[in-house]
Amino acid sequence: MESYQRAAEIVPSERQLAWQKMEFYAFCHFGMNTFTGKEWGDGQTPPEVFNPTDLDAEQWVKAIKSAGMRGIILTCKHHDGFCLWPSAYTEYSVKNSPFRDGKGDVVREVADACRKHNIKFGVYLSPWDRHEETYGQGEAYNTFYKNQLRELLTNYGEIFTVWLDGACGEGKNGKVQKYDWQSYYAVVRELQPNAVISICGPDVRWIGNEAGVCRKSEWSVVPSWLSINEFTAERSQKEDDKKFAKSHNAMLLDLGSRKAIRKENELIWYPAEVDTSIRPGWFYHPEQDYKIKSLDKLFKIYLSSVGGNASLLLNVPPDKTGHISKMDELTLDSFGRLLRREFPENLFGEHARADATSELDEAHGAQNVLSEDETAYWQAASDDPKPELILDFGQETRFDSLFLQENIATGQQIEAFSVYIEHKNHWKRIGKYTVIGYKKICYFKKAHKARKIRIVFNQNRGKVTILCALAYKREELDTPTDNTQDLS
Ligand code: FUL
Repeated sequence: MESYQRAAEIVPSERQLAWQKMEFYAFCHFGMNTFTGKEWGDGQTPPEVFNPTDLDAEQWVKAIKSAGMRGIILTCKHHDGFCLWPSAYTEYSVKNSPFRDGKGDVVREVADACRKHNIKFGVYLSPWDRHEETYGQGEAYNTFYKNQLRELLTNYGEIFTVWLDGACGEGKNGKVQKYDWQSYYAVVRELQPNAVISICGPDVRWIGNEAGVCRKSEWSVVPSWLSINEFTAERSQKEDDKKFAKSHNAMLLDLGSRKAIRKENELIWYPAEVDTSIRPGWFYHPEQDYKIKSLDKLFKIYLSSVGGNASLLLNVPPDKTGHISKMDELTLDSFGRLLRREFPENLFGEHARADATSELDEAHGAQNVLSEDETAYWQAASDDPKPELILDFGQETRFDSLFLQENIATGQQIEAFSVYIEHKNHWKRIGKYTVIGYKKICYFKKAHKARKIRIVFNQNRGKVTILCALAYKREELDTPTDNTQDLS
């Protein structure tokens, strides 16, 4: 059996499937660095410095939801070791800060606000801890770390992800801590079996840079060595070097094609997440207020990540007052509007039809791609050499984007496909693509007008499935009407 055929048999776990459906969610880097203006704290800043005067977690959640994001991951402890919850295992936390007279708990406030507004909550707990004395002492630190994990995974309700950062800036003569990763994972599985363990974990893969850059063909089935934490750590930030991880030079460009996996024995389902910040830094710095990513840039990142078989984790750092600043709030709101304007209403209405060159059986008919049933999908017959799908709007229709989803519960299979429209009695090709995976957004600068769209699956790994097809036409912005003639 060829390795690509083995790859075709690999499927996601339930927790990976649930995570993938989140698509777009937020990182909130908040902590001691918010008050010192640093990106990496050294763990020596006194707890008194942490003093958000007007923390409003609901404001965060509302701002984040306005952009269409479905969850928040909070930096409960960054590399400086300062804990945003009153951990029983260290004095270096909110309990010794002026915040709510030492009685506050940022993790609780954010977790509660997420629950109240129906988005998911996840935790970031930095393995690298520059404050904790036991760091570098092997088992003592591992026990400390697991105790903190237990607190976070027991006291704050359902957690959707535990985000394990690979960064460690200890220099040559620095402390060396051997993390007992497997025992960390065991705590997560025991206490939050539905949570994915991301980055230095087995469930979600770091895309490989912090610039928001994706691969042209992002595969969810990749060689298992990509999940070895030392490999991830090697490519994470080494020092407080803002340039390294933000560039994508260190990124391997092909992880999952037939060629890339030809000699690989062990393959795993390890889907990608793109993490990037709305600002140059991960933490809030007022001098970066005018360096917020433009809507255009955010949209490009969205199309290539969410629309390119990856998820998008966008960092929005709250400021010293404990608010998401006005500038970011406005950007998020505008971005939400932009998405709703780009993808307003699915154009495959009740008169739309789907046909295919073949159907596996009655249960896997082509019409399933147009149904809202999330479990119904089309599957081509296994002996169909080049399956095709024809989507018929029922009448001439203008569209400028097409969303396609494979049924990834049965694996990722499509390697190349082309999209055509019916034009003056022949088929005109309007796009040529590689993978689909969870979601592919085929985005056209100009609208196409046609009654029928034909999709030809030129190369696949054995099982061609499509779960869903959607088409949109962006809403034009209202242009001010010219009243001058009326005035004359
Ligand atoms: C990196 C960290 O060093 C940054 O400070 C930030 O937390 C980013 C998400 O991960 O590895």
